[in-house]
Amino acid sequence: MNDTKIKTPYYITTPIYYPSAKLHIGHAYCTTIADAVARFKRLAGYDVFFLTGSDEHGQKIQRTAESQNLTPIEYVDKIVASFQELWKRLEISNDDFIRTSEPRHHAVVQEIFRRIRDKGDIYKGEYTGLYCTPCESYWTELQLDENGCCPDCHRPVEKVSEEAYFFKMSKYADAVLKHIEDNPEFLEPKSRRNEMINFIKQGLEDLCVSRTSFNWGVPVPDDEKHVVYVWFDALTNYLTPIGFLDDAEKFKKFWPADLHLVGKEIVRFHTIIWGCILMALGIELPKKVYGHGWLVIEGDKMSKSKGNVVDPMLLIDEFSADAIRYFLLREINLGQDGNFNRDALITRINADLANDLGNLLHRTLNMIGKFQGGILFAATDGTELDKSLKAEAVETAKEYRRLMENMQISDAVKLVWKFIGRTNKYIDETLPWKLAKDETQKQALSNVLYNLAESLRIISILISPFMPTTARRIHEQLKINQPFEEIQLDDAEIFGKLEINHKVGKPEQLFPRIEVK
Ligand code: ME8
Repeated sequence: MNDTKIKTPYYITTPIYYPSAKLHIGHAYCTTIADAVARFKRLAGYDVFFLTGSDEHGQKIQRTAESQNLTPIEYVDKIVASFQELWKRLEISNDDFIRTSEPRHHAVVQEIFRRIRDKGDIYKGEYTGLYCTPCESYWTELQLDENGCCPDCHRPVEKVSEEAYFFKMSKYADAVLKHIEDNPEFLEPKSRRNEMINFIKQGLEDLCVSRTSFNWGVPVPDDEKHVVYVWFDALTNYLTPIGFLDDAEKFKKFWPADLHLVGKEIVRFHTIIWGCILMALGIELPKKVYGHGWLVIEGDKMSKSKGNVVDPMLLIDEFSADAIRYFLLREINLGQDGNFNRDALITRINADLANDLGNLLHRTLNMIGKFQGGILFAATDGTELDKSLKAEAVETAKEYRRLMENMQISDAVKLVWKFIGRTNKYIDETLPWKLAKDETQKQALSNVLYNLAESLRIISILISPFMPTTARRIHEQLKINQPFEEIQLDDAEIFGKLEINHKVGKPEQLFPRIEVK
């Protein structure tokens, strides 16, 4: 390994989640995708900074806390601890966890507010508007749904009138529109781009960025009866942990962010509002905002009020984190909505994990143990069949890199499983147990067993962003000398890295079959 090589920085974020309720599997979906991308980038040699966190302010939190006789911070502390526990159980590899209630974040929000106000782009006025408290969003009459309710959650909106600060979004509308139009990679998938372009073209009003009707938030600098509007507060979280105020070198390294991964309903905030804020600050816009689809239950978005939430913690207890991660990453095409279904999850675990992957490892290690005392002997070029398996392994690793770089995560998972299928078929085609009975076929047998172990080594690297625990367990069972943490994607693009006379371990079950009652 070349330690002196400077790694390319890569900054990826998830949204920061509202501690208004327990997280459901839909939230876990967003974080799992981001984690798979972050792990892939580390594997590919990037210097990754992966951020997630919690969005703790606002009237709704204050009201909920009061209804439970708690202070807002007592209330959010408890819930945020449950988020952190969930991310740990799900093996989320975030480098920082930002809480908007932290002093380091307050300082950033106030500094940004001050800078934009000082240049005249935040001004004081009177606000009368329609506010959706659950969504923390203001809406115009035109945007309401057919019942005069919030167009996102369809709950009633409140008419609010108060002295307030306004951010001159209208001043930046044309520039943001131009940015979206000129930079196709800025907003993906394409369908969301068109939505945002149409949205801006309808005209952008100045945005109300302060409230006086509650106090659970970041106080407006020098005018403390106002608190900063939650979205203005929340969006700036992306700048806080990478040194915006306190570490210029770190900030230069990681900003602009490479990817803000967000759900489709908050793309508007991340492209238009965030774009305007950054332009007002004279800071570059993020390189990419990707709006993923929703995990739905029979076509409906999961939400507490609809009573159709699936608790990810219970699923992890029942099926393991890796099984859940696999299902989420494989079953849903990133830009589209996808269905969560327990039967489909169990089918995937039994077919793909217990059967295809689990059996491949088990059969391979079993045969190496039984026929060669666990030792891999020298391999030769071998037959056409051997050569084609080796070529397919290397092609799979290369195509996998391309798909992952392109955010085609589900396709990348399917590609690895195609190779797993190919390797299982190779066992059926080469019949190692027959070769073992024939003294003249010793070399042919060594070749087959070596190729199987090598294929599994490569598979374990390729699945490591999706299923880190399973990847490590395969690595351990193969008894690979190189520390798991040091493995790079390059190691998967070379066939033949396992050393001659290397001794593999004994097979242990990766995934038990789930009995369906
Ligand atoms: O929006 N399927 O927080 P949030 C997929 N605090 N993704 C889902 C989902 C589902 N069923 N349900 C929720 C917020 N999500 C703000 C973000 S960022 C500066 C502030 C996703 O907790 C949703 O799309 O309501 C969003 O990206 C994320 O969970 C957080 O939602």
